[in-house]
Amino acid sequence: MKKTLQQKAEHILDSNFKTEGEFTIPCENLYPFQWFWDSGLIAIGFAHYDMQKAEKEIKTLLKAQWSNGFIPHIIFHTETDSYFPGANFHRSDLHPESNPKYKSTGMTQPPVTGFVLKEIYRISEDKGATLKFIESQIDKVYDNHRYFYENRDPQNEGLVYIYHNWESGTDNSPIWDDIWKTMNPPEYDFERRDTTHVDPEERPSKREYDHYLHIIEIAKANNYNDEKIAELSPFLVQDPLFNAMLIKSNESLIELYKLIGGHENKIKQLKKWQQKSITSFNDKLFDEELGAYVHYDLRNERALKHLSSSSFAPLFANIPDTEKAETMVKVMMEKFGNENQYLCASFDPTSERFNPKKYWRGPVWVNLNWMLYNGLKQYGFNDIAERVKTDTITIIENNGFYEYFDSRKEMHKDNKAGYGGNNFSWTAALLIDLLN
Ligand code: 9YW
Repeated sequence: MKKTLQQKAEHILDSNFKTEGEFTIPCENLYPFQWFWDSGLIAIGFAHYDMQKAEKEIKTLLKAQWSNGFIPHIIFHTETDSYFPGANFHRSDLHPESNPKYKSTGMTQPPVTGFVLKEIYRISEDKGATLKFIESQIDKVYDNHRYFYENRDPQNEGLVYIYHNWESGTDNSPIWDDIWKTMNPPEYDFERRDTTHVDPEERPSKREYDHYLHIIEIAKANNYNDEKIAELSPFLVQDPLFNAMLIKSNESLIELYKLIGGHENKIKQLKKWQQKSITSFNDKLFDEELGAYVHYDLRNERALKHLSSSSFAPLFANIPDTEKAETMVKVMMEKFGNENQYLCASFDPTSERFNPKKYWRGPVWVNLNWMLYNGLKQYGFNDIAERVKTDTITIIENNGFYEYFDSRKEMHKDNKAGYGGNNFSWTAALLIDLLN
């Protein structure tokens, strides 16, 4: 019997779930550990057919939290040298508050856990049991938000910084080219593993990796101390995608704490963070000229004026007012949405830096499409939301469950326009959510 798309997706998730560690790898060979934001998005997929696995995924992630509330971007549950840079390079033990039980990186990723808990609750058919589970975990997520506001916002603006491109989740976005121009790292000698699993054409360059490693060396030389990083890191950016995830998660925590009952002080604090964050976000990150949100380089005090799929992610967190939202959608459709392109390229297709085959420099990613779809729907842009959904389902159906996809329709003629890793977990998980 031919498997349906949903069955194929479930099979991928179940195969990538590691029973020994009770977590899901993003992709066999390429990414053999637990990644922060992948885990959250994967749990949304599981919630549709195996709530136990969804809960395990989140529980395992939060067990690795540090005592200061920080959640690392990779948790190295197993020993394998098939990924570079691994645990021995990152050395999370350098930080005095790191978790002694789990080797991890000393950087984080977009804070999706708050809204993921809310999504799991929405999907659950046994809301009472799910709320109990949420009650057992939610304070950890709150502590994570407190960590961000207390340690990642040196000018007290309500906007948190990231200190590494790997924290953004959009690793080699052309936006970072502007930062690389301000740096001149040594040429490191190291053996990459990603390019043994995936065509190097679809991955970042060696020189880009030199920059990535150099920032970590600076952080390590300062034992991952946040104040020192804020003072010294050549990469210090307020990212609209990252901050939108935090804001969306704040909102979800408020709603969930209300459902649980009590917790007045936490709700009050969350509302305070929320108000300040949304105001600063609109004042500082909205670029009138481009008609969408942009990144801000805190180290060099300048806006990084480029459009990417991150520019539209604030729709998901209800950040723009309706006027701004209309402007953004117009820009999106003009630049990213003509009939030759699948929605939504990860970088501006009209820019000379656009590369529709290379990772975050142009291809379509399912996680960003899922956010866009939900964001557009919230604002009532139903037709465009439906197009994002149909495009997403079509490219997966035709090519397979890849990590990213060529945005150019002409490249899809022979169904070989899926790139990076195959049988990719969040592609499967979020497809399940779109189908249901
Ligand atoms: C790497 C796991 C991760 C994602 C990131 C994505 C990629 C890993 O894969 O980074 O080694 O570059 O950019 O967002 O969490 O899926």
